[in-house]
Amino acid sequence: MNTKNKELQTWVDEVATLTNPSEIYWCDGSNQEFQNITAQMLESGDLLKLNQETFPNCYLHRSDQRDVARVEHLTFICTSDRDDAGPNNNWMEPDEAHRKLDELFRNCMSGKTMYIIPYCMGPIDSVYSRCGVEVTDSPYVVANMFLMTRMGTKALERIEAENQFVKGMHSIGDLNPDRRFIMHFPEELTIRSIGSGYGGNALLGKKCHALRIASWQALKENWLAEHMLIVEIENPQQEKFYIAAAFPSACGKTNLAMLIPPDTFKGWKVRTIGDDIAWLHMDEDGRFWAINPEAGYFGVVPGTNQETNKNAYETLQSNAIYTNVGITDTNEPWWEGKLEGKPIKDWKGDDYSSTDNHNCAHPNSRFTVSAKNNPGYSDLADSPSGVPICAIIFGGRRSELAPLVYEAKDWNHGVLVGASVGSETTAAASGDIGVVRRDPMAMKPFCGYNFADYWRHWFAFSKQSNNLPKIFHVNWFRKNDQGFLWPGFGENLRVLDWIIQRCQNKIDAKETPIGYVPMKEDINTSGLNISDENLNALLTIEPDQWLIEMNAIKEYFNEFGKRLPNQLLNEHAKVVDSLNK
Ligand code: GTP
Ligand code: SPV
Ligand code: MN
Repeated sequence: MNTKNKELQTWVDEVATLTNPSEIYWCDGSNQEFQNITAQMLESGDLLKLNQETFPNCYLHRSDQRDVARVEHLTFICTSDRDDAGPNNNWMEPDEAHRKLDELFRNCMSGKTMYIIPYCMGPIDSVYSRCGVEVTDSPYVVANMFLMTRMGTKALERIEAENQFVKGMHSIGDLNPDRRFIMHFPEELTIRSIGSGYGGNALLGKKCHALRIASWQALKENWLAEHMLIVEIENPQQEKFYIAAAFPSACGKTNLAMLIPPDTFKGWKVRTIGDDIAWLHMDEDGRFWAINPEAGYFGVVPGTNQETNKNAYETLQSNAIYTNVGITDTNEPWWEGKLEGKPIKDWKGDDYSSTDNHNCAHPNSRFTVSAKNNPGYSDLADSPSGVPICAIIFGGRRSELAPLVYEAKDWNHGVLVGASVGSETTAAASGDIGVVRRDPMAMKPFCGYNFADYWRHWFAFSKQSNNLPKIFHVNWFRKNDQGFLWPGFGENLRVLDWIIQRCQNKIDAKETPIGYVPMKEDINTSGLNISDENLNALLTIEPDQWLIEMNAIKEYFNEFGKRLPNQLLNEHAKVVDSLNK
């Protein structure tokens, strides 16, 4: 017996019988264990040492070349009723899914070690945290889970005390995309993933548990599990504001959570609570409190440098695992956007020269680090009660149409704004890049149930509270033929400043059919080199274009049929009426 918990022991025994490993190893989460796993991966070639003088304790992992991103077409929600999964998910009948997976998992670990990873999503002592156990045959997954979650003995103790945990079964299988599935059984609190060792497909605590399974639990238990960063903004008056923001994958969450204030913003401080996932619970006063269930970051590498984001850049100078970046002549990691170094090998390990016209790092190359590596880390990330949220921001990557920022008229209108998010696809998921798709609340790949029920759930909060956060929408990615109209990164604080002043009811705004837009003079542009023409373009609403957009949104909503909450159609109709006037 390795645990006092009978359910856990029985389940582990069953998985072992099915997968037939040569060894079973229970992770304790100690530093020594992490060192052992790293040493073993260095020996097997799973990890390569980077320059230890300039990048101490940094390693490079090259994934299988067919396994470089999340795979949404192979990700399933297996509920007994198909409609519970909804048109936003792939669905398979649970028994059929289990039969299929049993065949794939049978003997898949023979000759390998099976690692048991007990983990806790959220601070160990928080009532909002939830535990899980991931069983995996990948030491890379163990090392990543060590950096990104609270895992090992403490988590196991909590599981034994609570007697509830999410069961996650993972194997890299043969890495053949034809035999790859990421399946979720929300009714059984179970995840089964095979055939991928990459990111959200394999680190089951992250998207599979903390979003897909947790969103289902949140629906049943009246809270929210969201694809949101959580950031603390302190102004020169030392007032602190906590903001949660949902942007689709590779659309700027990590960067906003680690923002460096521009020089002209003296006395402002920004600290990170979370960079990818937020769990929000309402207190008796109707305020939302957010915790970050994670303890580390799995961040996009390309584009990161001293100028775009000094904190992010410093975060990955030590104790980091790099996945799928290139290397330089001095054995340092290299990626597109890095300001120094001479790359000589690409992410595949092939020779590379800067005159080559393919990417050196994979566009979805990632770094894995503990959140404590971040110079802007906030201790409140460990607070069991979380932080009180004053504003929720939605956003997407839109080269056209969406203004820099606007504010929803009230909560219910804000639900429409979130549900209407459209964004250009990125390399974070396999498939086309740069095509606009609907990504409601940035949750399209991550909501573990029917979006129609999800939006109803969001609406329901307006009846429960008079203290809800204000809702905003931002877009850092508007373009003209010369590139981005807005400088982004640290300069985004200028927009957060406006948002905070709106939350304090300090300033007016211009009412438009889609929401409140800033008066130009209320965006602080001191020290910023932006033309009047660009700023105007960023703050202008084109009713004709918006009518086309609202039409596309309506068509998308119609896919949800009778289950769609009427409230959503009402909010939509209000905006269309106003645009037509
Ligand atoms: P996931 O981890 O996939 O959920 O991504 P994310 O939302 O955390 O995105 P991240 O902050 O890692 O940014 C993704 C890419 O967008 C990186 O290449 C960044 O350099 C770039 N980026 C982030 N913020 C901005 C911005 O304000 N303006 C511009 N132009 N690019 C940005
Ligand atoms: C995302 O795609 O939103 C990520 C990376 O945060 S992954 O963990 O691969 O899902
Ligand atoms: Mn993400």
